[in-house]
Amino acid sequence: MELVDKIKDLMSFPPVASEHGKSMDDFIVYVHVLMAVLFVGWFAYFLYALFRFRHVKNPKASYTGAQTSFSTYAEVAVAVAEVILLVSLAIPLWATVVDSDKFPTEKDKPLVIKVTAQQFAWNARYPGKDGAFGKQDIKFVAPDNKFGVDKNDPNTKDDFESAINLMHVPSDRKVIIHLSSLDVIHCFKVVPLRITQDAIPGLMIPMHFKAVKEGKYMITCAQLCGNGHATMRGNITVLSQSDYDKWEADIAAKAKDTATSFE
Ligand SMILES: [Cu+2]
Repeated sequence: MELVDKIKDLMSFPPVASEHGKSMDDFIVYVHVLMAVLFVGWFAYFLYALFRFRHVKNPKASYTGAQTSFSTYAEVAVAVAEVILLVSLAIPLWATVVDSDKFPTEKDKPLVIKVTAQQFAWNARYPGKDGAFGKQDIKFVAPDNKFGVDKNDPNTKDDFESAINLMHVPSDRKVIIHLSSLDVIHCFKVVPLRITQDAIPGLMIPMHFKAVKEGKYMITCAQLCGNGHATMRGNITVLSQSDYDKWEADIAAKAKDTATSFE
């Protein structure tokens, strides 16, 4: 709807680069419109009440107060509008983005990446040609093995890590990120992709998205995670599938040791 887009411009929404981003922005606009209507409506009512019940005309306080049902009807109307927003927009949108039933399946041929946050950087691990990750275990975690990869697992052989803070994904293809943390709680946030997920030590939390616009987008940490929190930035580059394949072949060729990061 054109009006919705105009309001987005007015509110200076950042550009959207993911499939679900538009409906998320639309929803934010609807909520703001409702809030604007409430603000104007209740403020007008407040001014009216100030004037209508002014001291000069009402020297003695009324102990019964106003007897109309206007505010009751208004409250019910607001509640109905909020229920409509919640049930028809918010819950379905949440389900599309978060619900495990709606996750990309085998037939979507998603790219699966493992991301581990640490103070104060992002590490990303890719499954390589075979599409399968080597086994991981907490007992293998070491300064040079942040993902705790079992180096003897044959699936580990073609896995590779991208350079620290630099991730690449293809556009127009589903991406699943399994997110974890080495130390404290971090939060993986990419504003143009409209994705935000806490990274919690001991948990591997999946999230998914489909980028639809090529470009280089900033990854930020959205949880205050220590002194270097503000410097915990990375880049996620969205490439066409063919450029992504080239990047992957290139970086995989450079990988001498599967548990090391490469520029
Ligand atoms: Cu952080």
